[in-house]
Amino acid sequence: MSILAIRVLGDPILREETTPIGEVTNELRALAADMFETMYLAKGIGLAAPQVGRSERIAVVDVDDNPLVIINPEVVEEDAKTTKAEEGCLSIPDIYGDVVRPATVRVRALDIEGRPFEIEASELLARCLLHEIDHLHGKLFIDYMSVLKRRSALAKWGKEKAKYPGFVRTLDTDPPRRHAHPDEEL
Ligand code: K1U
Ligand code: ZN
Repeated sequence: MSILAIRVLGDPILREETTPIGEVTNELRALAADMFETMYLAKGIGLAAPQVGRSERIAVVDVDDNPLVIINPEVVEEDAKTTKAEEGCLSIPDIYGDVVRPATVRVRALDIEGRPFEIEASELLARCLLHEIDHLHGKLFIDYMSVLKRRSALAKWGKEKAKYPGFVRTLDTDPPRRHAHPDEEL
């Protein structure tokens, strides 16, 4: 398995529509495994293919220790009732904002074996599924922010983005180094 580089805001792939998947291949299964590994290292609860530079319609989600692969996901029902909560995005590090979304959703997708399934979700899982499905259609959570809040988020990002040359975020895989006392043998 491999840790993948995460594309950040400014990379055009984050604004592109993805391509529906026709057949679930072993290559796609390997991609899903790499996406989970990358998502866990980044301490995220979801990750969509465009965030790792891929254009296939696939995302991974893990809320409350329930890992899910969603292939060609579609929202088939959503609650008229909405909730507002703060969101972040692994592709826009250190930027947060409130987003209003349906309180519950029903999503239809294919699993990693290519079998259709439906999931009814509420709270954080509903929010995360909707956030990832948006990624698969080139939409980002900042698109839901008010003009003023979005302007201030983008101004902050204007400074942050210098940390990500080429719009690429590489995750640190090294364990933190322990500093020994000069007399101590390691
Ligand atoms: O797609 C992504 O960028 C991942 C993103 C998903 C997400 C976060 C918050 C609400 C909806 C969807 C993240 O995982 S960012 C990390 C984060 O904000 C978070 C982590 C653990 C619990 C709650 C939020
Ligand atoms: Zn995101």
